[in-house]
Amino acid sequence: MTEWGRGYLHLCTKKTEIILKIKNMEGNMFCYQCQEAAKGIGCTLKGVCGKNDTTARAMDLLLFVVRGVSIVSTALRKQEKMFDCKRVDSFVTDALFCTITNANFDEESILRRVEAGLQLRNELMAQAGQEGLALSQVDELTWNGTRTDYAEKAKLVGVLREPNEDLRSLKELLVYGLKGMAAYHEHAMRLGHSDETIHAFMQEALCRLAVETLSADDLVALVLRTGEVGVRTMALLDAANTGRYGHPEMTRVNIGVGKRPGILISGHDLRDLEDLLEQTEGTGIDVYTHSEMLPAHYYPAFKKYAHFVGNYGNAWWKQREEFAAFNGPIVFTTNCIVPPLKDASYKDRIFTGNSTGYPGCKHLETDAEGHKDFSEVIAMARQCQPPTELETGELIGGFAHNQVMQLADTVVGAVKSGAIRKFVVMAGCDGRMKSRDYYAEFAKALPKDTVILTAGCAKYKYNKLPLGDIQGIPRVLDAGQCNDSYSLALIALKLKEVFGLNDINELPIVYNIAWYEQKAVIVLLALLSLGVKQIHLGPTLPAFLSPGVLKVLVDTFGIGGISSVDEDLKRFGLLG
Ligand code: SF4
Ligand code: SF3
Repeated sequence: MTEWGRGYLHLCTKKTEIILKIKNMEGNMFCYQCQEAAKGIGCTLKGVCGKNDTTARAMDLLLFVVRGVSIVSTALRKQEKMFDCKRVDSFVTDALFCTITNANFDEESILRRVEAGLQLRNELMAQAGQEGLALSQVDELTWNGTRTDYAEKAKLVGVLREPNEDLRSLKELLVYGLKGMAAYHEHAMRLGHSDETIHAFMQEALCRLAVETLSADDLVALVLRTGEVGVRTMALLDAANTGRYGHPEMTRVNIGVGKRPGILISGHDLRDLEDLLEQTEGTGIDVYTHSEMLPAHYYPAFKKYAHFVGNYGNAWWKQREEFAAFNGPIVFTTNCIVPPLKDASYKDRIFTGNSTGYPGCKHLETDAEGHKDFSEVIAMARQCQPPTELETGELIGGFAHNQVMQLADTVVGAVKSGAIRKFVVMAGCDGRMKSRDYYAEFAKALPKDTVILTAGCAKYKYNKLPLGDIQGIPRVLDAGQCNDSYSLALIALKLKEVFGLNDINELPIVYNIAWYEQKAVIVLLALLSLGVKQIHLGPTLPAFLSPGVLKVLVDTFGIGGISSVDEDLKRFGLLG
């Protein structure tokens, strides 16, 4: 960076810090966890995502309570004391997950979690007391308010409680990584795969944030460790998904509609889809996926359902138009929810589940065996018109690690012959910002001897473009959901082995990743822990990265932003 650049950045930072201090004094909300953070600084009056200020503060309080629970559970674990760790693990995982961007807008459900968390913490503290354990005298353990005290307390425990901007940046980077990890772990847990070492790590990290005075170096180490545990979490989820539903395989997915009424299912939770498909079989109702549920079509286990018709629409942010046109009920299994407009025709057709919530929408409970009863959804679908056709045709996907390994000879041959010159990893998230058109333009401008490797909803920017194939290999290889970025890492490691390279960064792979919410943070940390360097993040760099922390990421890992399509093609060595 030039001298001038450094000086300018310093001024900007100072200005930002002053704004933050004022906002803090005014008792405003403050959230900067996603790519849409207002003005690239943070949301202070209401979230750009639609989150209310009071809901944002309720989430801050919930995270405060989660830290309290984690302090006691960590102390009990360290002393090898028996406690109800299943209850603690579920509470912490769900609480973190429900604070992810666009997961839960239902303030009442957040407040109920605060109450449940305080009760859990107090029970654990009582147990720790009986066991003779000495606990730190931190606010997270000593505060005991009731509903009437929540709003005032929440103002004191948010992101800005840490006055030092670099430490704040690192602490939040860590917490966002943990949120993403919680989301992926929760999906695996729903399929019976729960890893106690992952729970213990998450709770210990949250405990340390509350009780220790961590230096920047301590925090960097903890963030890097989060990436390592993130890899383990994604591997666990991969095993859970493939163990139950088989390995994703190359699949053509219909994007048109049938003539019968349908139910649209969105989010990332395959267990809910399994229940829904079973319960709708033979009812005359069809099932369609939306956004991140598209990759479910790639799994062998779901192919047996003739009424699993196809994918409807695009990424999450197009919900308002697409849900209105769908005509039938919509089930959210996880994020991303776009708040419906007041007069939205589909508002009464929305159902939420798991960690998601929206005020006024019916929440589907999960029973002790992990099942949901979709009869109300099915009954509603019977009264609805079939979906309005948005488009016709097919999408191709299913290129997760197992399928790509089966094609390894063809892929390696194409690389050796020069037919494939480079792979471009364009995984991550999609979003509504106009600047994200960059990714469609970038995909269009890529030379014909390049292949895009993708996962996550970022794919919707280019998965319907006629990009063709190279010797039968589609130029967009979709591995699946954002968690299936793990597959992309496995593919890279396999290629490294096949080509006999010492370093994953010697592969002809460029990383141009689009991020939006906190699952992308754990994916990023996981890739860093696997040694991947030179990752480009866009459309903007995270607001929560202070200049100091960004510098560490740039110096250590070569992280960078994006500029224009032409510049980046040159910069990434992608021009002919
Ligand atoms: Fe703003 Fe994103 Fe936070 Fe929503 S999640 S309040 S858009 S920073
Ligand atoms: Fe998309 Fe929300 Fe991130 Fe799972 S659904 S990738 S944004």
